[in-house]
Amino acid sequence: MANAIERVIEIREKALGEIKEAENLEGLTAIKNIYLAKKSELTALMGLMKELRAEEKGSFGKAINDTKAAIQEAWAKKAAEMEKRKLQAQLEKETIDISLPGETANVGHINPYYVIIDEVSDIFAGMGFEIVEGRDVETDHYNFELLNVPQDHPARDMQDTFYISETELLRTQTSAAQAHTMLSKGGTEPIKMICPGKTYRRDEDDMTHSHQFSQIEGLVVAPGVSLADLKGTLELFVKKMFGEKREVRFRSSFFPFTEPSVEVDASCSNCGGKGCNMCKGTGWIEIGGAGEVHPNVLRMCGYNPDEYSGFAFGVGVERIAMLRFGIDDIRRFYTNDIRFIKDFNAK
Ligand code: FA5
Repeated sequence: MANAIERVIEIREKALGEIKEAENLEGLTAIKNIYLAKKSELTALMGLMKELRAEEKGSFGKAINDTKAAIQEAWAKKAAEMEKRKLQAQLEKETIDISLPGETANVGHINPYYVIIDEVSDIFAGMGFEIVEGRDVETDHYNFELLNVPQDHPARDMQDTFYISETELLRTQTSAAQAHTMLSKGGTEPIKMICPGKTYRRDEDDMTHSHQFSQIEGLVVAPGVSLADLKGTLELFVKKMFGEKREVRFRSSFFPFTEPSVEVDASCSNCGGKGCNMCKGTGWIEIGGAGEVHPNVLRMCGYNPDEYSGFAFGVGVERIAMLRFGIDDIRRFYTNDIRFIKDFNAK
C-alpha cells in the first residue's frame, strides 16, 4: 500500500511537471493520453484495490481520484491557455490592413492671369467701382465709331484686327465697354466702372506682345471729373498693386477717345526706379493708356459734355502680372505649359 501511494504521488508530480513544460497542443494531448486515458497507469493502480484491506481502500481510492482530478484540472487550465495564445497569434497574423493609402487629389492652381483680374477688381471695388462685363465680339460701331475713330481714321491701322464680318470683329480694346456703359446709363447717371476682358489684335507675338491679351478698362463720368482725379485713382491703384514705394508717371500721348491723353508708367518694381533689364534702363514700366473722356465720345454716348466730364484708362493684365510676378515672356500665359502654372505657384 505504501509503495502504491508513493507511486500515485510520483505520477502526480510527473504529470503536473510535464503539463507545466508542455509547449504545444500536440504535446498536451500526448500527456492526456498517458495520464488520463482509460488504460492509464492510474486506472491500472485502481486494480490494486481488491488486494487492500477494507480500511486502506478509502484513502487509496481518494489519493487516486484526487490525483486524477488535479491532473485533469491542470491539464484543462493549460489547454485553455494554449488555445487562447493560438487564437491571439492567429488574430495577429490574419489582421487585415484596411488602411490602404487613398488616391491623392491634385490641387489646382489659379492662373496668374486670374490672380491679377481678381486683385485689380478687389482694389477698384474698394474704391466704389462697379465691375461690368463686356463682350469679345463687338461691332465696328462700339469698338471704333463711338470712340471717335471713324472709318478711315489712321488710328485704326494700329489695331488692325480679326474681322468676323463687315461690321463685326473681335474687340481690339476693352474701351468698347465705355460706350455700352454710357449708353446704358441714359446720359444722366454718374458712372464708376471697370471692365476686365480679352482683347485681340493682329500684333506680332514677342516677349511683351501677344495677338490675344487682356485689358482692364476703367471709366468715371460725373460733373467736374478732372485729370487730377485720374492721377489720384491710378496712383492709389499702383501702390495697392505693387507696393507703397511705387510712383506713377504720366507721359502725354494720343488716343482719339481721350483729350488730353496720357501713357501711364509705374516706377519699376524690379529695380525701384534705378534702371534694370526689365525696365530697359529707364526705371519706368508702361502699364496702360488713359485720359479725359473726349467731348465727342460723351456726346455720342448720350452725355452733355458741358455738364459732364470723365476720365478713362485701359491697363494690360498680362503686363501687370509680368511685373508683379517677374514673368519674363507674355507667351507663357497662352502656351498651355503646366510647368509654368506649377512653377508660378511655387513662387
Ligand atoms: C489702348 O488699348 C487704349 N484703349 C487704352 C485707353 C483706355 C486709353 C482708355 C485711354 C482711355 P494701348 O493700345 O496702348 O491702349 O493698350 C493699352 C495696354 O494694353 C498697353 O499699355 C499694354 O499694357 C496692353 N497691350 C497693348 N497691346 C498689347 C499686346 N499686343 N500684347 C499685350 N499687351 C498689350
